[in-house]
Amino acid sequence: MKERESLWDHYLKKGMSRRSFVKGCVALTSLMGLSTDMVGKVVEAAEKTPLPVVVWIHGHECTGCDESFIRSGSPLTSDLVLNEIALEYDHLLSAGCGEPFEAHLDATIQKYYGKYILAVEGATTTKDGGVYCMSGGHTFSHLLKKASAGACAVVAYGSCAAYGGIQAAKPNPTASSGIGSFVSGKPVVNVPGCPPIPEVMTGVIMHLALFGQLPPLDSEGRPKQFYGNRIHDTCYRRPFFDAGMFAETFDDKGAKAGWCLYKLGCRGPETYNSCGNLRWFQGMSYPIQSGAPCIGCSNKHFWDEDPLLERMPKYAPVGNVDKIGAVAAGAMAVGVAAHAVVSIAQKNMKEAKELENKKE
Ligand code: FSX
Ligand code: SF4
Ligand code: F3S
Repeated sequence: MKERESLWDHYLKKGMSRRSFVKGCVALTSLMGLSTDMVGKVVEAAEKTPLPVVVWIHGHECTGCDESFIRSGSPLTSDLVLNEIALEYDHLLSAGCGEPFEAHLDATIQKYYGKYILAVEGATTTKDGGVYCMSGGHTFSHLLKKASAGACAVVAYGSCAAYGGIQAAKPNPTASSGIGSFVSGKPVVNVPGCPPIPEVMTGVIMHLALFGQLPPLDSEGRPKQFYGNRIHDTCYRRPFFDAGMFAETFDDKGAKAGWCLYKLGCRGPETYNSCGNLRWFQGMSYPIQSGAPCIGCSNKHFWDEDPLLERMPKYAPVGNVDKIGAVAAGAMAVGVAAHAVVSIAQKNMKEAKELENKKE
């Protein structure tokens, strides 16, 4: 097999300067969630390491993950991944179809056996032999087993591939699940989110491509650098949470003033993702910034949970804040809920005092 070109080879071929290559590597370092003292290592890897072949398959899902990925405003995503990494097969993005397309997949698997990265979007389904999700005349589970057998690593993009997603929501009529149990003997990285942040998707694949190994993962198989913080930890509305100032409906004065969305069902306190730091589409915005509570789209089983009904004062009294904390998300949420209760109490006391002062 002819060795594939490195990123530096590509820069040279395009007549781009060493300076722009190093600048690209600095951007890549931050995209991979690495500290700046890793820039040297990234430059070294980008000079020598051949860019990888990627096979990208889609199971039971909405294609939102790919859609998110290609809508990244970052030139790094579009340029590096779509043009320079060999995306040999992609159900959504490839122009090919039919038998030649399937033959190309087999040829790619054979040619790059043990060397390509398999990216998977979507859940698998097993009900009735798996007929509810077919690809190229075979079940998706069959394709997944075949394609993962020859991969060097598997990236599960989106909450569907990682956990089953909406297909696996109750009553799960197609017996859908995440892909983990269909992949044997290969490392799997979970990149949940419905969809995941495009820069996170790129960062993970570039880490694998340049360093030839998985980024450090947490106990759920997620890259720590992107899933190490809760949305709540980096939320710019956090001061309102701490002050007990909550929007109670989507159009009240609190909502208009940008107060905390906890009582509108925000799951930021129990959701691990990078939305608060990276935001979406080159830092343009994210759900909370556009006035929508975080629905915990990167959590397992988030489709089956309804924080809006649990927390919204319209459906439950204000005391619900600590009630859900106790039942919903274990000790961590209890702490958060208790914090919210204290904040509400402090705010009520402050308001009562102000009222008293006015009366005097
Ligand atoms: Fe699932 Fe992705 Fe949600 Fe959709 O591919 S994570 S339904 S955004 O598309 O798999
Ligand atoms: Fe932000 Fe939601 Fe936490 Fe409020 S509850 S501070 S809106 S993450
Ligand atoms: Fe999803 Fe919450 Fe981010 S809904 S996109 S994890 S803010």
